[in-house]
Amino acid sequence: MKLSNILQLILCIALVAAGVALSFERRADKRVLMATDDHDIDYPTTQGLVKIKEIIEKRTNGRLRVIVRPGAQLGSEKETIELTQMGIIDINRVSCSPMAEFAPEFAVYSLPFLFRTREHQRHVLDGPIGRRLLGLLAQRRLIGLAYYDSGARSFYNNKRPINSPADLKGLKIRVQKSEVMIDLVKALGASPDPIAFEEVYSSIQTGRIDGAENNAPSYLTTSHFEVAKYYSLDEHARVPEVVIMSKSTWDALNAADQKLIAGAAHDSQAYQINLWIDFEVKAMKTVRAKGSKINRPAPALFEKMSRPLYDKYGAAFGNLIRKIRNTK
Ligand code: GTR
Repeated sequence: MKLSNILQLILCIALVAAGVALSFERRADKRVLMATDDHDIDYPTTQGLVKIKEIIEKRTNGRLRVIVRPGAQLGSEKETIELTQMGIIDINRVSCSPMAEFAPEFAVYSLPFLFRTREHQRHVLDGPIGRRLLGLLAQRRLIGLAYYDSGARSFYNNKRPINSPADLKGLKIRVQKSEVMIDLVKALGASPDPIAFEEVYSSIQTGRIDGAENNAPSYLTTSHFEVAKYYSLDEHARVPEVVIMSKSTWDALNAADQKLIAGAAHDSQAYQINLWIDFEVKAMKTVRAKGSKINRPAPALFEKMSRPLYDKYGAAFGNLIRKIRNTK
């Protein structure tokens, strides 16, 4: 058996064991909801979940409780989405990129240079388009609760600053498990490698990849800046985060509790966005102080070279893309 197969097998066994352990925990106390995030506890998205927990526990006087498991303890994003569909995880915060494998329309959110600004993105997510896409998740045994902010993603690597797409040529760049991200990195001339977030640091160390792409808070908190010091702010995509819930858990709750949980998630959103905006500034300052070489390439060429993605994804989602672009 190949090493990667053995590792996959071990991971499967670990996940089933985690699932069994979690369901025991819930069987012992039916009122405990399991929430998870792949970032550490003090990261803004995980703090968003902590806020949801606080609100739910306060508004029910402790009748409902929430346990927040941070740091990808329950698996990588794709696995945790599957565990959420199965009802083993109740509440989960993930990036919209891997969600496209579960609900195809979510691919649109990862398209390059789609959102003009944070405000444009907020108007889309908080308006009819964002609500409609959350609603589509019900067909996938998930309930979409809220969107969180994740800023803009940019390239980092350990070879050279990226001033134009020509500098990406020949670089191996880790991407999320997302077809759009794979297509984007190819269109810009680099080689994409869709490995798990948790494996990026060691994969840069061992030379499997030269770098990755992410927002400044992730670049800092994962310590990727230690092994990839060139951070080039092309800001190619603004991929939102989404808070989802297991539909089986949701269906087992009465209407009043459903409303309460939806309200808690809604109220946690403004809190997360404020934390995010502060942390983004702090993260940039910190990585700069720790020696990252930061440059800001002109986006025009990146945008031009990534246009073929709009031909490909426009075929299925042209209408949706047009509506997003037309949103003020
Ligand atoms: C981060 C996101 C994570 C994960 C990660 C990645 O911005 O918050 O949940 O999706 O990117 O690149 O895998």
